Amino acid sequence: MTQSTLTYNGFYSESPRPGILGWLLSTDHKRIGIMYLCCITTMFIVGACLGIAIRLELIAPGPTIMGPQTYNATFTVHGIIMIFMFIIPSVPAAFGNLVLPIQIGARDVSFPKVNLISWYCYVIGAVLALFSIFTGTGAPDTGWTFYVPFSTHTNTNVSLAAFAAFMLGFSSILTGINFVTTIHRLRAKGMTWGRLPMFVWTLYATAWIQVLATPMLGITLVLVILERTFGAGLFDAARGGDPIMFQHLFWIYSHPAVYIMILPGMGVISEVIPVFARKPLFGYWAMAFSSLAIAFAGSLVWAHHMYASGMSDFAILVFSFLTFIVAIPSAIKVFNWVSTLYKGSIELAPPMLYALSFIFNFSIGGLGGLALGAAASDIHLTDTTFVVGHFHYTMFGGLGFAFFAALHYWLPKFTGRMYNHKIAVIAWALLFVGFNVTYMAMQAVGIQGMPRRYYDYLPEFFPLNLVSTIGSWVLAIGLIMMFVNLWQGMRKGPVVGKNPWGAATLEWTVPSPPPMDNFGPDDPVVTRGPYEFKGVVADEY
Ligand code: HEM
Ligand SMILES: [Cu+2]
Repeated sequence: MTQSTLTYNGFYSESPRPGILGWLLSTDHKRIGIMYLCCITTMFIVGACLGIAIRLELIAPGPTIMGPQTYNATFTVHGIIMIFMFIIPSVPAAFGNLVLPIQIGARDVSFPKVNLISWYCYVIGAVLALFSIFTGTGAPDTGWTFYVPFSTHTNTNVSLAAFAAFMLGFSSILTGINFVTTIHRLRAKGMTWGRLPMFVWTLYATAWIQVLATPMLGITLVLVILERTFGAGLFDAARGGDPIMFQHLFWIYSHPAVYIMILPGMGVISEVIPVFARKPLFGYWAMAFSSLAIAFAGSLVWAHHMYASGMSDFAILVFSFLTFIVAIPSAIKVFNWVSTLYKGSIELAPPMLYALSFIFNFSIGGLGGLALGAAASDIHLTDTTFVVGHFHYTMFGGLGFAFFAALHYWLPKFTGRMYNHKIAVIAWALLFVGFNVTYMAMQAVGIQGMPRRYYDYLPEFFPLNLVSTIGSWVLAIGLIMMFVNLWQGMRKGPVVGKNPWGAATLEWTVPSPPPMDNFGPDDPVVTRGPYEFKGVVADEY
């Protein structure tokens, strides 16, 4: 079927308030999810442009397109945008809001108004962060980590940027509280813990980290602001303070935060792979508990970011050991995805391509993480571009690709239309190749010793930097193609039915787009698990 008239319009036309206010004052989880999606995608595009600009500056030794101060500001704003405005809220706030209530058979989250407030906190934080570039005494130049003493002494607009991150943290905490409560209290009849889709399990684990760890970040950033404004002296060694304390406080949040970033992505992959391999997820309970284990163990390893900051050998040994422990539940996940694929009847649809490349990229990133977790190799690699390559592999190659998988998997559900598969595959191929070239070269030049965050470099680092920059252009073309294709599909693609992929979770039993109340007058009663495909047929489109 390729008719292009869509008569059914679901929750888009069923709002109690018409027009823009129907969106800005809506407490419906789907509308809030769509609003998150729009903001987050916009921020990703801004952040990606800055990333391309950084790569352009690094194309050759010596100054090329910008001065050193602009360079510092560019990578700082790139990092702040990508971490706090893209990667942390991307899957949980956007797709969690869109999908989670429907997947557990609920009509909304537990606290719909808090949900809306959380979106406003996000918007205020994002606007303030962007303001910090153009106002005050110059764009922040500390890097997204706000390390003292530089951040307490630089004259640039750091306080505003820190306050913006504080607001964004609030948004994240409120979403976490909402999801924990929703998953405990609003599951439909028959939706036992053992029947929760894996996406819900990972959001559950994520939500606990959001609630427990994010306040640490808030406190730390407030202390930096106090230090800057009143000279509080907490981090200033000359006044009896301790700069290393900042690093502990910061990483006690920011290491667990990398699991806020990656766990929901793992959830997306655990949904996509069974559907396109047409097999139940291998090792359901191992998958569920490994999410909780990652959340728990991940909270104990923060000091692996500080091996070079000065610590006893014994402390280094302990943190190294604990870091290796986190690799176990992560490896369980990779093993179970691969086992799910084994002897499956695999369909290489666009969401599946992104899911498979997630496994590839995330495995490379994870193994690089072990090289950094082992103190001996970390001493050489720390603060080199190897680290930048490693975290782009896990965050961009991992969660970024999971976000793209989620876009290709769930957008047809929420727009009622399908994008062009052929273009989607070409865009994916460009993205995958461009991504790997860009960051593999960055890792390689890091192993040779090129420091990160440096404006200029030695001539021997030139070839690999050139390769990396060219890779970033391929990546950019892939991104443009993917977004344009999705946008056009949403506007005029062929109309899809309830279940274009033949998936077995609840969101595929309601119309596309879903109606305002998700399930009509009667609450659903769940009688089978999320990966029992027997009798489930895919709709044609
Ligand atoms: C088009 C895509 C992207 C490109 C070309 C790109 C490129 C870069 C480059 C060249 C740097 C600077 C490295 C340095 O000077 O040490 C950087 C830093 C960084 N990037 Fe990206 N990046 C991209 C996407 C992303 C994404 C999706 C994320 C998050 C998920 C991300 C997170 C970061 C962070 C946190 C930093 C560190 C900033 C800092 O050191 O303060 N980037 N990126
Ligand atoms: Cu860490």
